[in-house]
Amino acid sequence: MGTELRRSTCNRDCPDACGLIAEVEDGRLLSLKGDPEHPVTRGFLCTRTSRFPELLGGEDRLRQPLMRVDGKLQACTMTQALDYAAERLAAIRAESGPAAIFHYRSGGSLGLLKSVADRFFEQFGPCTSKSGDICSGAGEAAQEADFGVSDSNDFFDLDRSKHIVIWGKNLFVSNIHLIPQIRKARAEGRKVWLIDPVHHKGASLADRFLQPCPGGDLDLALGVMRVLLDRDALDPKAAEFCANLDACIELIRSKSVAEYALAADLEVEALVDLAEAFRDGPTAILVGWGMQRRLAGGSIVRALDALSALSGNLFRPGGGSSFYFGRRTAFDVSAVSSAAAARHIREPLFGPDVLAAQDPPIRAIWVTAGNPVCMLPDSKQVAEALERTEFVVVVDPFLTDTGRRADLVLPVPSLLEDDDLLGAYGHHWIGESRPILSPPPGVLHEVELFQGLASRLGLSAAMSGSVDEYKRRLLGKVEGHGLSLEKLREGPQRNPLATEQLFDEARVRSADGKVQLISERPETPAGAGDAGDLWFLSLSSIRSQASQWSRDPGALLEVTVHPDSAPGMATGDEVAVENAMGSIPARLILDSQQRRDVALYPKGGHFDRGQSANALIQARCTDIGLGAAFLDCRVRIRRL
Ligand SMILES: Nc1nc2c(c(=O)[nH]1)N[C@H]1C(S)=C(S)[C@@H](COP(=O)(O)OP(=O)(O)OC[C@H]3O[C@@H](n4cnc5c(=O)[nH]c(N)nc54)[C@H](O)[C@@H]3O)O[C@H]1N2
Ligand SMILES: Nc1nc2c(c(=O)[nH]1)N[C@H]1C(S)=C(S)[C@@H](COP(=O)(O)OP(=O)(O)OC[C@H]3O[C@@H](n4cnc5c(=O)[nH]c(N)nc54)[C@H](O)[C@@H]3O)O[C@H]1N2
Ligand code: SF4
Ligand SMILES: [Mo]
Repeated sequence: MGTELRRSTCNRDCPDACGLIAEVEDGRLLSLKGDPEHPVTRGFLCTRTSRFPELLGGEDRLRQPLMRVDGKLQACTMTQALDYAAERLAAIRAESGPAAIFHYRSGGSLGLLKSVADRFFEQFGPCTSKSGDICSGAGEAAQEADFGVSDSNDFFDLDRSKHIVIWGKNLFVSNIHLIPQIRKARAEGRKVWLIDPVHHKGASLADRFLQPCPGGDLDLALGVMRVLLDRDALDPKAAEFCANLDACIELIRSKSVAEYALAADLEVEALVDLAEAFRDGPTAILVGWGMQRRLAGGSIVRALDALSALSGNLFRPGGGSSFYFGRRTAFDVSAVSSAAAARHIREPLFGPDVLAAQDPPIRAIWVTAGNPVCMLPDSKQVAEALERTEFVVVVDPFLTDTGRRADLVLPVPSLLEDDDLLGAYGHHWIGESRPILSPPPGVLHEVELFQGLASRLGLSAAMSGSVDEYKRRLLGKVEGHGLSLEKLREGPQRNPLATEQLFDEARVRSADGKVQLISERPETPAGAGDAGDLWFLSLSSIRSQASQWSRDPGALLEVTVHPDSAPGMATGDEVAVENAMGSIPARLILDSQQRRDVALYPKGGHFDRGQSANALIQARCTDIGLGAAFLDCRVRIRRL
């Protein structure tokens, strides 16, 4: 056999959904590159996917199912594993009802077919499932409240922006395919702003970098609107396309510009200059995902939406307030999954909700594409909830902190062995993933895995269909627009249902077509995790995709603070990062470009190695959307 080129799409939880091109010879991978013809991928990939092939040979890669026997996880066959799973699920359903079974699915892969798991647990029950979304729950709820939809203008609409405001995003880490667009804007003399309490490489992309206090964005946005209001520079037609304008103006008037600047810890001048940028539009706001993971996260995004609308930028080409691209909008997801559930466990409150569940209590937890022990707040309580549950199944290509607490671990194909359809939350292209490599012998595609389970439980008819048939069902919605599976196999296609401009002139998708403006401040309670002088910001790292590290991160993860915040300590010192929730060891990095009130740490550590940020983070929800308030956490640093 000669060398063969294979095309796929990256399935990671990443806005970019890159087109992949691999060179394969005799089943061996020779090279992995970004698709040069994909308009957003432009031929390059991030480090974590470029290095992914190394992980396939690692010791955590699962090649066969593991079953707990005499307290230890031991290898078994897929037939044994599925027999056991079917027997235990059937017994628990018969004794306690389907609500005693909790199916938790997260975003380890964004492949649309991963939702066959939801379909199975709906057909088998309906069982208990999760509500809310720890990733983007608050921001999506905010945009749905304001606009009736959470979606964006075309990716290349930024070519028409005079100012681009990157509001809380680290493009070099988590959205690298936006960088060429930003560089182009600057090369053409258009202005780029970065608003982020953290100093990072993204500042090098910006003409102006504002470094407000963490969570200061609500005051910053209201303050900018106050400047516009005082200068009589709000859009004169705002009353026509906005609901509750008077109440919003009353909110804007509740503080002076100087008070807003103080609350955001910025100079008045910064607010005035930013207001000028909104006046001198078209100005696009690129709303970061990170900053809505706060108690007031939904209100913060709502204030940004109001700023876009009231400054007259929401409906202009080159304007808009972009938080999310509707990655599922091209697909008929109802054809493969279902939302029915017996009851819900709130995702940010996984630990407490599972432990408190009654009538019936949770007796089984099935985890698909998630590592909740590392990635959900209050890791210890999540671990305890799993340990106390009678029957835990984890479906994952790798053995994780969550898998190590399971009674059964089922391997599935990894990123390079995947076969699925993908949309993106950072642009409007869709793609197909196809196996570049074969999965280990005996490892089943998730569709086949659930069909194996279904056939043992009398549900074969409800789960029937080949992987390609499932894909065709998903594409049913766009078929009439000339998009077929065959067409997708030629390369990535733009979602034909996505318009260039999200909104027609001066009308959003709310019930009355008007922008629903924010009109009050949220109440933000303080909690036990708040005792400490530094804001603990657990953020995406270039070296990992959430809990999936590109290579072993070593014994200690790094915590970065301003030198004044760690008096008497030096870079390289071993320190404890601690609060009322607990203490984790870390290697200290001093960086004088950071604010004095922050401590930066990677978001996805290893819990069993004492490296999980979430061991220090309380389980609390955002104001709307049942997001997790990961970033509202305080810590102290102490030398060990
Ligand atoms: N390398 C890598 N890439 C990833 C991921 C990863 O783990 N690693 N994760 C993926 C996932 S799951 C997601 S959801 C996406 C998004 O991943 P996120 O990590 O959510 O990415 P950002 O939205 O860039 O959020 C982080 C940025 O928000 C800033 N920020 C924090 N608090 C505030 C604040 O109060 N105000 C403002 N203005 N800014 C603030 C941080 O300093 C940082 O620059 O990326 C994906 N891409
Ligand atoms: N402290 C703190 N915590 C955070 C965040 C933060 O900013 N700070 N960010 C949050 C965000 S934005 C997110 S999205 C979550 C992410 O949380 P998770 O989605 O739980 O994290 P991941 O590590 O991306 O993926 C989970 C698992 O999915 C597996 N997986 C990969 N591909 C497949 C597949 O095809 N099938 C199956 N079954 N499994 C697969 C991976 O191997 C991995 O073990 O974390 C959240 N947690
Ligand atoms: S993780 Fe994101 S940037 Fe990296 S290859 Fe996948 S889609 Fe592209
Ligand atoms: Mo996320």
